Amino acid sequence: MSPALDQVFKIGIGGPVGSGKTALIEALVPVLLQRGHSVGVVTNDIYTQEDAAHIRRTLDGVLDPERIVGVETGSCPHTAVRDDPSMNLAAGAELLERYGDIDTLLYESGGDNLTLTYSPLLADVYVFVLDTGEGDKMPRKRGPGITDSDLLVINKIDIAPYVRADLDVMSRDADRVREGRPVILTDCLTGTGVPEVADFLAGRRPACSPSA
Ligand SMILES: Nc1nc2c(ncn2[C@@H]2O[C@H](COP(=O)(O)OP(=O)(O)OP(=O)(O)O)[C@@H](O)[C@H]2O)c(=O)[nH]1
Ligand SMILES: [Mg+2]
Repeated sequence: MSPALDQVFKIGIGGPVGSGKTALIEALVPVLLQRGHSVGVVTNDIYTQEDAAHIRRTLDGVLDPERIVGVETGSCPHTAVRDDPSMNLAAGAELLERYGDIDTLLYESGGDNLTLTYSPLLADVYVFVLDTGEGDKMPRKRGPGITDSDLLVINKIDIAPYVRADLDVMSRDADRVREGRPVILTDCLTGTGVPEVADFLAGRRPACSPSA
């Protein structure tokens, strides 16, 4: 691994297809920038660079588009972020070569099922994103992303009433299966809960890295 990659705080964001991983990054980056961080983003899609292009559009004028790199994995997300993260390590190293001031790298995995986790080589902290649209049974379905991720985000709380998802049930079940590991409820389109996600990350940032 590039020695430079050891010096930055690396955040892996995973979760099922469409749960709001890209939306979380788009909401979180401005908060991180406001708190004085220098950010790079790596997205993973199997066949395209769709998410990287989306983030460039949404953060136009906020984050230099060159700081957002799309990896086309060509294989299932497990391979690219867990089993053999070499493509992602290379993308992160390339970003750090171009922007030596980066202190925070965000890695979005391709959307996948509940078994996805991140290689510790790639991410210091692993955030798993569920959303209310998948149904309020989701936390009970368990899987390592739900039970063992450093942070579980339950996104799209704004649509919960429309999809008959009970937020109290989701929160209670998430707390139970995670045995106290943190859970944050968000609406990434309005930013509700996103400062709390940034606070959580600040608490996990290694001491050598600039404080949030
Ligand atoms: N109402 C609502 N919609 C949201 C929220 N977050 C994301 N969305 C919408 O949900 C859809 C999917 O969001 P993405 O951020 O692309 O989800 P993703 O997890 O990155 O999707 P993949 O990378 O394809 O797996 C988009 O239409 C978003 O605008 C939210 O908090 N509330
Ligand atoms: Mg995405």
